[in-house]
Amino acid sequence: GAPAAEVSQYACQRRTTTDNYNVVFTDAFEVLAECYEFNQMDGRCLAFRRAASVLKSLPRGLSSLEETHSLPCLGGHAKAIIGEILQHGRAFDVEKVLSDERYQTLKLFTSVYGVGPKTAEKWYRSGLRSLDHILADQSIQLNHMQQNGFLHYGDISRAVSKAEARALTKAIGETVQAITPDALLALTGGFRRGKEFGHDVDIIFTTLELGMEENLLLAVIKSLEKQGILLYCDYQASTFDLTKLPTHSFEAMDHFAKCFLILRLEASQVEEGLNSPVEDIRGWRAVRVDLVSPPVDRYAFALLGWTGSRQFERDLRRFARKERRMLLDNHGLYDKTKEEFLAAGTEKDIFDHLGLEYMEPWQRNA
Ligand code: TTP
Ligand code: MN
Ligand code: MN
Ligand code: MN
Repeated sequence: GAPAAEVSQYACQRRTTTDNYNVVFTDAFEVLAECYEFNQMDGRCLAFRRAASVLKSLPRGLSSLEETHSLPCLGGHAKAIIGEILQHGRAFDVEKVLSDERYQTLKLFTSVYGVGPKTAEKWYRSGLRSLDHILADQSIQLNHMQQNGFLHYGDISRAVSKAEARALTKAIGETVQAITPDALLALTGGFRRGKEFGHDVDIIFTTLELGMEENLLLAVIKSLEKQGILLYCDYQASTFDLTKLPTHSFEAMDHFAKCFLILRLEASQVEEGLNSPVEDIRGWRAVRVDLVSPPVDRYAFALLGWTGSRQFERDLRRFARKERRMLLDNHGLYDKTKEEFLAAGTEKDIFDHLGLEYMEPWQRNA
């Protein structure tokens, strides 16, 4: 056939929809990436995340190892895994990780909201192997977030459907509207990228009046509490400093006012019903919701950052730095050559500044 177009090493130059024709390979890579993450081998972890991301962008499934020769970001180990899966339907290294007790236990522990790899590791080292063990252990002090993670474990470990996300967006939208009619609001995160299911609901909003955005978020939280639907709230005040240059590290959280919530969603709010027979009978379920409220002049940067995917964001920043001598993060874009910040009213403006073709949200599933 015709020679395939070259695939960019940058996820922000690959159009990646939710259709993944290489899920057998990317699932395998993600298991290995997670295992390396648990072992704090960040380089290898990122290498397998990048490899998975490249395969997600392909228009068809790989059918031979030769097809990988022209692809970027695939190292020897990744190619060996692909070869094994093509030949045997599975790969030895992946099977080994999946049956490993340490991996299984860390995976289980980190599935609790508020439990990161470090805490999981600590519990594993002290001999704990199940969630019941942890709850029964008198010597363990759970923080507020973890207590709520356990309390709502069944609900929040079940996927959130698009219909549930829409219902919550409507509820938050009405809450915002009741406080100020001058607001911008969007459902962001995975649902904005067209995913059918997610682990939480991410919503961004702001006031048209610059400087009032943090008050709006606080008023929204107060209203949710009054409505009786606020089950848990971790509020993070703004630490935003206008004069600071964009950060180099992607993993650092942004400085906008935000909150990590658990909200109560009534079955009656969702046209299709709740994404669970049991909870549908009970009449409600708990859902993880993230709200972020940036200043209006940073809305486009924050929207771009919160839309993800994480791999897409990582490569946008890497592309800006390596190819354009620019620094990008959720707050802004700085041109190191011109020594100035570049303003943007829309996501399109940011892609234009970077000299990148615009990618629609549903093409950012890298
Ligand atoms: P997530 O909600 O973690 O991921 P997701 O919506 O892509 O996938 P899922 O369906 O599993 O929920 O994060 C959404 C985006 O928000 C992600 O690209 C990272 C970004 N983000 C920030 O930029 N700053 C933050 O402080 C946080 C918490 C997230
Ligand atoms: Mn999300
Ligand atoms: Mn996630
Ligand atoms: Mn989120």
